[in-house]
Amino acid sequence: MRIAVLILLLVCAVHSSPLPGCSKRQEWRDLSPAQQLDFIGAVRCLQSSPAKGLIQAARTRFDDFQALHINLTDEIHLVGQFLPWHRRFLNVFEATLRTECAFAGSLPYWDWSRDVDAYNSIAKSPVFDPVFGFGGNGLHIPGYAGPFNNLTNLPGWVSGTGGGCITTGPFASYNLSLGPGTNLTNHCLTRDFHDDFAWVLSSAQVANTTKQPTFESFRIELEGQPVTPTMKLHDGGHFTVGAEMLNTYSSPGDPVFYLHHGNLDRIWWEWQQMDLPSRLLDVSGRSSVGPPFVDITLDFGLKMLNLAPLVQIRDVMDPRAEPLCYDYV
Ligand SMILES: *[C@@H]1O[C@H](CO)[C@@H](O)[C@H](O)[C@H]1NC(C)=O
Ligand SMILES: *[C@@H]1O[C@H](CO)[C@@H](O)[C@H](O)[C@H]1NC(C)=O
Ligand SMILES: *[C@@H]1O[C@H](CO)[C@@H](O)[C@H](O)[C@H]1NC(C)=O
Ligand SMILES: *[C@@H]1O[C@H](CO)[C@@H](O)[C@H](O)[C@H]1NC(C)=O
Ligand SMILES: *[C@@H]1O[C@H](CO)[C@@H](O)[C@H](O)[C@H]1NC(C)=O
Ligand SMILES: [Cu+2]
Repeated sequence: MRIAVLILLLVCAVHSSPLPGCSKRQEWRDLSPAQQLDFIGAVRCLQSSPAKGLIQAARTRFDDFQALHINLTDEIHLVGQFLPWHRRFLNVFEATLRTECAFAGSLPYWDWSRDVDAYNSIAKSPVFDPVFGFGGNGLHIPGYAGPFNNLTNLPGWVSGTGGGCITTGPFASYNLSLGPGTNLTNHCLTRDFHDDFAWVLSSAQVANTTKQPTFESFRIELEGQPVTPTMKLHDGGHFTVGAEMLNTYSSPGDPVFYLHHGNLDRIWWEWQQMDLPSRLLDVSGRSSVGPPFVDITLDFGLKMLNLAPLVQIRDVMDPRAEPLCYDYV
């Protein structure tokens, strides 16, 4: 008995194993077809459940999450809390799929490097399969002018191969009620594939990100423009999918957002695991883009407004511990 307690204490002390029953997040193509359909079905369940009212224009429970992201966009990008906030956001999304849509699986992620290393294309990814995926590109709109946001104001942006409504897959019939940007319009989900940016998502780029010695250089190398002069992993995923996904505010309107950010979160956790336990404590960066800013600490609060209780950054530093309770496989 005493030995059992001792072992338990040891296990807890080194944080070496996830809690029993914790979520095991897998890459999309490693799921069975039945698991893929379960996830799609759960997202569609959120899309057909009524909003609980964060922004009045939110029609469904799925829109509530997009509404939260739109509302907080200016506070959660290009700042120290970027990765912790999105880690918590995904955790609340995953928990809601489970509690409100009887989802028994785990939030999947999209390791785009597997597509890019193999065929230098995201368009051919199983993630965009019309049946066992999220559907494909948007209709091609010649001269598509972009999703009206800060990123397409960057020099060098050109339209891709789509720009219009997606026409295949389980989300082609779902109209969003929020976005693009902070506009509130009834519109289809759009994509604008850019395989010319796919190279940004290669495993060589991932390696360049995880070799960064501090959280400060890691988060900047991962997040990308406009702080870095060229695209990096975070904005690379948003740019290659394009359209709604490229809108800094309304990108969670594309369900693939959750798989892209899942991969970024996995890469952060990979980086943390290269130096445990010290990287369970390493956070830095300013709290806001403009003044007055402070340097964030583990005490910084991660607002989910009325979607979930406020937790602090310290609560999301170890994915294996509550309130997160997940690991990547
Ligand atoms: C965010 O939501 C709060 C509360 O509903 C509201 O007062 C505020 O105007 C919203 N901000 C944005 C940028 O949408
Ligand atoms: C987008 O641009 C507006 C106006 O220039 C600025 O207030 C806002 O902070 C920017 N948002 C992001 C996420 O960069
Ligand atoms: C709203 O949509 C219009 C085009 O219909 C666009 O010009 C404007 O930039 C959009 N505003 C935001 C905040 O996205
Ligand atoms: C969905 O939005 C598109 C515009 O993006 C519009 O043409 C279509 O009529 C809308 N469908 C519904 C059912 O509202
Ligand atoms: C690799 O990371 C460094 C920062 O340490 C950055 O300056 C450089 O641009 C990166 N290289 C590539 C190819 O992204
Ligand atoms: Cu975001």
